[in-house]
Amino acid sequence: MFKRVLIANRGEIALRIMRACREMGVETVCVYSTADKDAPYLKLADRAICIGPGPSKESYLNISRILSAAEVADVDAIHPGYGFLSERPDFSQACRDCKIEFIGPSPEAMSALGDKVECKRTAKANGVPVFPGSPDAIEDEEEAVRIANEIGYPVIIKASAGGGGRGMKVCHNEVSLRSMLRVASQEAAAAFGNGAVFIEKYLEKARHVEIQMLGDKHGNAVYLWERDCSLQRRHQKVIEEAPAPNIDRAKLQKVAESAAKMIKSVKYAGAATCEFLLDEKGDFYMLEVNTRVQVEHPVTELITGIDIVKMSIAIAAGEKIPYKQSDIKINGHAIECRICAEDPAQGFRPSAGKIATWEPPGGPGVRMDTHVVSGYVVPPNYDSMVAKLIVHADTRELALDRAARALREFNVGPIKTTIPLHQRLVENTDFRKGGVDIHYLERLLK
Ligand code: MV4
Repeated sequence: MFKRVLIANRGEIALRIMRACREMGVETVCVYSTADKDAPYLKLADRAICIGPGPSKESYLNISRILSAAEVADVDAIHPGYGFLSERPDFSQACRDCKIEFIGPSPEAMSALGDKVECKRTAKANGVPVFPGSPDAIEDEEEAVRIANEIGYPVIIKASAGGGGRGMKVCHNEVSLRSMLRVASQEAAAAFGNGAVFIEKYLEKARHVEIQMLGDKHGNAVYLWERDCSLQRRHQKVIEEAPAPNIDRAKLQKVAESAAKMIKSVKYAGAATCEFLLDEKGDFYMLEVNTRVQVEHPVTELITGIDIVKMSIAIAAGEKIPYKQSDIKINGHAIECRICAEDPAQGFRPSAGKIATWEPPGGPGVRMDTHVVSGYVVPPNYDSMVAKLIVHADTRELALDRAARALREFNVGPIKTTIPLHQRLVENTDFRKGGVDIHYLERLLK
């Protein structure tokens, strides 16, 4: 096991990683920006090192500053958390060049799955279902038009280097496809430094279901079942749950087995998530693979009893996954509410500032993943999420009741949060039925 790990992140995930390290007897070094200098979780690290000012580019996204801190503190490994540098193959490579273990996949595995065109090809080769579309990046307009006529409109143009909904264009006819191809490619080149785009059939009504996986350095891979993340707004997930309600579990299992085979084929080591859209018939189509620990990992931890963050560290240290696939069973139901410092009554306007009142919920089946304490000041520089309230109960219905109870206990002020929205959602009859689609929340808010 590692002696010392550097945490290249902030907020709740920095604290989550620190807690895992502490329990594993691993020392922690946490880097921070001046905007986070008074953050209370820094006191829980064995060492905290300032790496620059508030803007992420000069701190949490700055590879040379993070590696300098890693050298100074003499760490064995770096955990990137989520966001920031977590999915950057150049960071994984830079760690390797410095002989520091990157807690996550190799640059090769990350690149193979991070490039959407290459990922789709690997998926297909392993029997993972994908949308019909262009097998390669689009080379010329006529080829795109020919493929679109074959698969039928609407089609969607996506950037091969994109992800999380950035750089996508939906086209309902040939005229729009022809004009949007140029726009999409130019935008992709500007945003990702890679203008490669591809097209595929666009699915109008879908659910978002993703499969959690772990791969190790010994060629093993397992799946930790699925999460349903359909409740989202502007590509930001709002509520996630596990297992997914009302799905064909036999179909899911077959897809999960192919997804595990896919990550094995690229010798993947670490936590990975394979994202799918589910159509109204319940058929799966892969979207992309996330090569990091995700925000919503706790719902999977609660239903499987497996600590995904500890596993990510143990895998990087060379340990074998200590579970056979048949050991990984689902117990009960878990729901996560992402609580953000935003005002849902004011168009989700950010509500940064001092949190004078912070009275978190507790009691049976309630887990709070947060770095916030009373008196914490939410800096304006970063993501607005201040807490994840995660509940676990025997059934989905009981988990929803428990979420409602916990949200009622949760008292925060004077900043505004999304707690009132969550209260409304856990009581919403459509959501309670299970299986709302990815556009449901935006329709509800209109
Ligand atoms: C799609 C799609 C419909 N059809 N691809 C958005 C995020 C990125 N990972 C892929 N996304 C989508 N890809 C096809 N062929 C609809 C979306 C999409 C979406 C997907 C998951 C969760 C929320 C979403 C919101 C809008 C669009």
